Amino acid sequence: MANVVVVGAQWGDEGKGKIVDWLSERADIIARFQGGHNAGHTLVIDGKVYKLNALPSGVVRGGKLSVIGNGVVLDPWHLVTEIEKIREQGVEISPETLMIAENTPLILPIHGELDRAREEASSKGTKIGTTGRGIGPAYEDKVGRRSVRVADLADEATLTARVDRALQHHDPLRKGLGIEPIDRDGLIAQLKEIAPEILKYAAPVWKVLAENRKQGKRILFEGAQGSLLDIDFGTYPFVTSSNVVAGQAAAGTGMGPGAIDFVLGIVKAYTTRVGEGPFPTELDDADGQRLGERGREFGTVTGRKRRCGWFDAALVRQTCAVSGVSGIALTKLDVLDGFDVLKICVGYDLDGKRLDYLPTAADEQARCTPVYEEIEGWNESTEGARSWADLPAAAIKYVRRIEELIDCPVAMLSTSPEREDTILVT
Ligand code: 2SA
Ligand code: MG
Repeated sequence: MANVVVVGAQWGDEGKGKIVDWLSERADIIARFQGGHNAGHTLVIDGKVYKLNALPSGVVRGGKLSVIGNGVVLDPWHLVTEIEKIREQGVEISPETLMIAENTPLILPIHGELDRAREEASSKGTKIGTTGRGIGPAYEDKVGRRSVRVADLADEATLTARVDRALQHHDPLRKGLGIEPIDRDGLIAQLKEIAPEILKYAAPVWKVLAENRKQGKRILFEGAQGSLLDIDFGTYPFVTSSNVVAGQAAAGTGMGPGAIDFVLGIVKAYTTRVGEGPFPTELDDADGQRLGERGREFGTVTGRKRRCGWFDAALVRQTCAVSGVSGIALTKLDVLDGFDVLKICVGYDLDGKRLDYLPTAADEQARCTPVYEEIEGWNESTEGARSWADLPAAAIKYVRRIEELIDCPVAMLSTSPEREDTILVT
């Protein structure tokens, strides 16, 4: 298989980091195509834990090219700190192993400030529960045509003009929210200082990828967040500000859609969500508590406790369709060990009518109640299983039922954070 896109098929935190790491062995290039340092990808290699936000997961494997594509929004200060941290863990990062698209928009301190101030000013119902990292405001500036982009760092006159254009928009906004005015010269000085640290990785990524593709190099596109957080197809407005679906892999790096050979959807064996917004199968009871504890469900970026609930097959069927998922990797099955009965949401009841998808209108979403199917649990441990034969019959039944309900085959099964604990389904 040549080029694979990995996307989260739920609300993020499906365990993409491990799968991407597993697949990166079979790839030459690993590319991020959306999101920013709101992502939290955890990799466990030989017991050593690496936590990545903006860097593609490929950096921890030697001999690969890691790419930050134009679809990403990049906080240059965070990136430099992240590179330092990962270097301290013994990972080598150089302009030969990391490239940043020159047309990548930057996240500036004003974006984080605006993000946090807006969240603070909102109340339940309007609050999004963002990571507070300035992702939304940075994307707003991108489509508003007032971003400072990586390439702008190379020329002082351009940089100054870009900053002034952005501030023209931001100054009144800040005033309205009671944030003190920006120190323009200070911001420009900060940007000039960080510029060489970023520019050394800057490259025409679209061109590098096209050339590599011609040579038969394999590209792994690493999605962040999950399809239900997609700006178009997610539970709007409780979403992130980028397209998360697989189609974005092409536009977010500068390749045609034909460059994508396989879309791997990462799916957790139950459901979690961090942040506000609808979550039909959410559990407020002991079962939900148990999922959270056994699954260690805390946000890697913010440390927030994740909301937990039963597997929602209707939602995953939907996200597999919009991302054109070719096969899924099912993760964290072991968290379900020891439940007597498991529930799977197969659709919704809306005012007495049965739906097999989540409607778009917010009021309808709120009135939807999940329709569950019950399935027998298992007592045996599935943790660390490395073949189908290691799995109890009831666990296999659960996996097969999911496959049927989401209308998409299971390609991989992950049974612990360690990369070796993976079952390939052929
Ligand atoms: P933002 O900051 O503007 O992207 O937030 C908007 C919504 O998107 C959600 N979001 C996430 N959901 C799950 N995981 C994410 N990454 C971190 C992690 C999150 C963390 O891996 O754990 O540490 O809290 C992520 N990033 C954004 C967010 O919760 C909002 O609902
Ligand atoms: Mg995460």
